[in-house]
Order: sequence, then structure tokens, then C-alpha cells
Amino acid sequence: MIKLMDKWRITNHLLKHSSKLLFDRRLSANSHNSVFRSALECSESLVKRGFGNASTIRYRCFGSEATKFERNAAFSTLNSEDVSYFKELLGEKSVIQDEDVLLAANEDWMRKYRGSSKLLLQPRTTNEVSQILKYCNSRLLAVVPQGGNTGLVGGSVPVFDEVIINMGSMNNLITFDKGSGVLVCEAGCILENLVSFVDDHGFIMPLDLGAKGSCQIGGNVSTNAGGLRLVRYGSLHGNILGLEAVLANGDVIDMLGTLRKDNTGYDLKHLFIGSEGSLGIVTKVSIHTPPKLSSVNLAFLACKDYFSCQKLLREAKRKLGEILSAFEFLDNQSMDLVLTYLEGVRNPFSSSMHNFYVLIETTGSEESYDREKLEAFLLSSMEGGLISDGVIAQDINQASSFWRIREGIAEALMKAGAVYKYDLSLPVEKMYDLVEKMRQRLGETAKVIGYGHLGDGNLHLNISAPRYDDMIFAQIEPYVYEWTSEHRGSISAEHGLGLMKANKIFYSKSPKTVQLMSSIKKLLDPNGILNPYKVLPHSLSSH
Ligand code: FAD
Ligand code: 2HG
Ligand code: ZN
Repeated sequence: MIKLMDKWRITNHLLKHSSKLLFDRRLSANSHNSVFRSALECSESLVKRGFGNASTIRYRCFGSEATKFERNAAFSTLNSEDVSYFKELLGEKSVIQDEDVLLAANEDWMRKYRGSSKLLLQPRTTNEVSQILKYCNSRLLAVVPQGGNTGLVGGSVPVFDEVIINMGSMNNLITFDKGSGVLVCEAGCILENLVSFVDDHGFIMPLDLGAKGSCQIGGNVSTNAGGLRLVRYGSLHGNILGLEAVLANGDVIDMLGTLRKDNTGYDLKHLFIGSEGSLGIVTKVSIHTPPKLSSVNLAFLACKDYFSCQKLLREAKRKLGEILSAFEFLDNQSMDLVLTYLEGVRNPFSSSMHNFYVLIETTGSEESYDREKLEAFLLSSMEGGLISDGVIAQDINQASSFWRIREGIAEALMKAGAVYKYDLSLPVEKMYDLVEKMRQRLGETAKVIGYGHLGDGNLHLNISAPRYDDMIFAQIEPYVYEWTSEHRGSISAEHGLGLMKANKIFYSKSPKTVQLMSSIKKLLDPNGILNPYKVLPHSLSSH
């Protein structure tokens, strides 16, 4: 699907490559998939840490303070009758007690959080999910809904012995309207498969993220995942037209509408978007997919300082407006990490002396118009000194290699050792001050790297150290949350609160808001069996 290529007329030596290819992200998606798999493989080598088992009543996790709290004593413990019930309901094959499978499902992608569940269930229908939850609720068995298990806040794995309800077997497409682009599918569909499917029909998914090869649309909806295209298509609160969810008592709530407009009272689907499996299990979703446009360009640019990145963003929003589809940034330290730890990744620039890098993607329908716009923008940005070097992807491979640098940072961090991960919304002007402050605080003890979705004001602050260390941790928290709160930011821009930040919610939400959230939780899940210990502070969620 590689399309025509035109000469980029600007001869300015700063932009070294003067041509570009229109490219198709589906191809690059395939390469990301293998990138992602290798990330999982690489994490195999990380040292295993033993913590969090059902016989003890403490749970310790790295990356947030060494949290100690008790298993909710109101919950029952799984017995053989429960297992027999599930086997009768789902069939033997969908009731998993195999130790190796459980080991993987008990542990998150970063290998920071580990539970000790003894049972994983794989429902195939909404009715099965409903029967499972009805039974668990009556027995007071706690559960954790699990999608692709790529979450980064410890939300997708059990804390103690919760039953894992894995949604991977609910992976059917239900309908696709080729006129409106409305896709209705089951929650366990893998994002990348949906990307390919709609692409074949001339549409694109309105979200894209590095974990696309494993994450599921139900997981995306439940975390309200942001990713690389939010700057263009907005959040899932806008793109999800409807969903079906099963409540803790087994009631199936059908909100699977496909309309763009529906103001018939409270729009309850929004409660399930971003609630991280704490209010219900999402079983089906209806999503609006925009038409795929023919003209896509990707520029990898170098900037001398953060101020230039900021200014470039302002200019891009003004001058590229309707064709801007991604605006991502990474600092020099992020680039170093990727070059050091990922095989086959090359710096697009011969000099490695740049302080910041920006990826700008444009997507439009009129090749010559889009090209002229981008050229004019890059030219004026160079003349204005905002860009110190730049390269435009010449073909699909080059475009993939640029995205590989940006999307590979999380994987490189995993390879580098221990990582403290923060996902913050901040005013763009202030964002990088925090990275610098953290560098001052940590000195030589750890590497501080900053990158993220600059176009959305979303910083991914990561602190990388050879091993987890309480002294390092004490320099990071609570400072990072206090600073974010002082600057009226959010302590979770897109990853959610999960277990990591359940007790930190007050940094971003007022007590009354949290109280109302807790009342909603109690209304929908009075026994608190759905993803306990996550999202809400433990003081409010314990029974
Ligand atoms: P899981 O990790 O399995 O679950 C996440 C949460 O949702 C858990 O609380 C779980 O209980 C709940 N859940 C899952 N499925 C359901 C369901 N059907 N019903 C109810 N609750 C459910 N995130 C971003 O926002 N933007 C990014 O750019 C991004 N990039 C990433 C890159 C990499 C390499 C990795 C590893 C992760 C990235 N993430 C990103 C985080 C993660 O991929 C997203 O949060 C994703 O949406 C999680 O989907 P999942 O299917 O893996 O869900
Ligand atoms: C990304 O944008 C993901 O690459 C991961 O959200 C962020 O690793 C992180 O901190
Ligand atoms: Zn991100």
C-alpha cells in the first residue's frame, strides 16, 4: 500500500532527506507487534521478585511506596466446589489452573506487580461473564478483569488470590458499517487486529499505541487509553459510541448504541470508560472509526532546547491544524537509552548532539496541499531556529524506524533495569521543569528521562536505575505527586490509577469527588468484588 512519492522541494541542508513516501501504518503496525513481543521476551531476563502471596497478608510492590495492606477478610477463598461450578459453566478448557499460565497471568508487563491467583477463567460469551460474576458475587469471591495485560499501573493482575477473568476468548467482530465506519466488536479483540480489519475497509482506528499487538479493545476502553493519535482524534470518551458491560451481580447493561448523538438522560457508558474494571466487565464495544486518508507524512526533527519543542507545538497546531495527526517528543536521554538497548535502532541524525527530538505526523486527503503545508511549516520553523535538524520518512521502512525509536522507549527502559514510571498531565510550559528537578534531586544515582505525547500535554517521566532502591524512591515520591498537584496537573494522564496510584488519587481529585466515586462503586459493586484494592483509596474501598 505504499503510495506515490514526491520530491520535497526545500533544499535547505538542515532537512537532509528531500523526499518522502506516503505510508501505511498497518505495515508499521506489524513491525510494532514484533517489537512488542520482543519487549515481553526481554523482560523474561529481569530478576524475579517474590512478593504478594495469598498466605501472607502483605502486598509489596516496587515503583510505588512499599505498600502494606491486608487482604479483605470478607472475601472467600476459592474451593473445589467453585472450580467444579466454573467447569460446568464454561467447560474444562476455559477453567485454567495450569501453573505456568497462572504465573504469567499473575504478573504484569513490567514484572513489578505479582498476585497469587489460583484460577483463570476464559469466558466466550456475555452470558458466561454474567454467570461468572453472579456466582462470584454470591460467594464473595473477588475477581480481576484482564485484557492483554499490558497495563502499566498494576491494575490488570491480582493483588492476592482474586480470580482472573481473562477476556481473550471474546474476540469476535460483530458488525462493521462500511458507510459510517462504526465497528461493533467483543471486548477481547486485539487492537492490532482491529486496525488491520478496518484498514482493509478504508478506515482507521482512532487510537494507536505501542502495545497494540497485545492490548485488547476492552482493556483500552477500561483504561481510556490515549496513545499516539489522541491529538487528532480525541479520547475514547468521544470515539466510543456504546458498550455492553456486566455488573458485579451479573446484570448485563446494554448500552451498545451506534449513534453519534443520544441525549436520553445520563450517558452511563462513560462510567465504564477509564474505570479500570472496578465497576463492571466490558464485554462489547461500538466504536467510531474515521476514514483512512491517503496522504501521510512523518518528520523526525531535532530541537536544541525544550522551549523550541514547545514553540514548535504551538506553531504546528496553528499552521498544520487539520492535518496534524501526531506530535511526540523525546529527550536526548531517551534516545540514548533506545540506541543502547534496542537492537537495530539507528539515530536518524549523524550527530547525536541534539537535546530534544520531535516526531510530527500529518494525515490528510490532498497530497499536494498537505505537502505544501508541511514544507512551508518546516521551512519557517527552521528559519525561526526552532528546528536544528530534520528528516522526513522516505518510505514505509524509514517511517517504521522512526516510530520504533519513540515506541521502543518503554521496552528499552525494561532492559535497562529497574524503572519508576510516572504518567503526568501538565501544562506544556512547565512539563520539562519536572524532569530537570528530578535530575537535580537524584544526581548520579539514577537516569531521569522525559518523553511523551507533547501534543496532549502528557509527560512520561521515567527514572531508570540498576535496581529498585528505597533511597532513590524516597527522592521521587511524594515529590513528583506534590509538584504535579501544585501545578494543577494530573497524576494519571492515560495509564490509570490501578494499584500503583489508588492511594494517590487525592493529588488530582477533591475529597468530595472521590467520595462520590466511592458511592458509585458501592452502588454498582456493593460487595467490592470487582478489581479490589485498585483505583479508589484503600481507606474508602475496604469493607
Ligand atoms: P490490561 O492491562 O489487561 O488491563 C488494564 C486495566 O483494564 C485493568 O485494570 C483491567 O482490570 C481492566 N480491564 C481489562 N479488560 C477489561 C474489560 N474487558 N472490562 C473491564 N475491565 C477490563 N497506554 C496508553 O494510554 N497510551 C500509550 O501510548 C501506551 N503505550 C504503551 C506501550 C507499551 C509498550 C505498553 C506495555 C503499554 C502501553 N500503554 C499505553 C498501557 C496499556 O497498553 C494500556 O493501558 C492498554 O489500554 C491496556 O489494555 P490491555 O488489554 O492490555 O488491558
Ligand atoms: C508510551 O507512550 C506509553 O510510550 C508508555 O504510554 C509510557 O513507558 C512509559 O512511561
Ligand atoms: Zn503514552
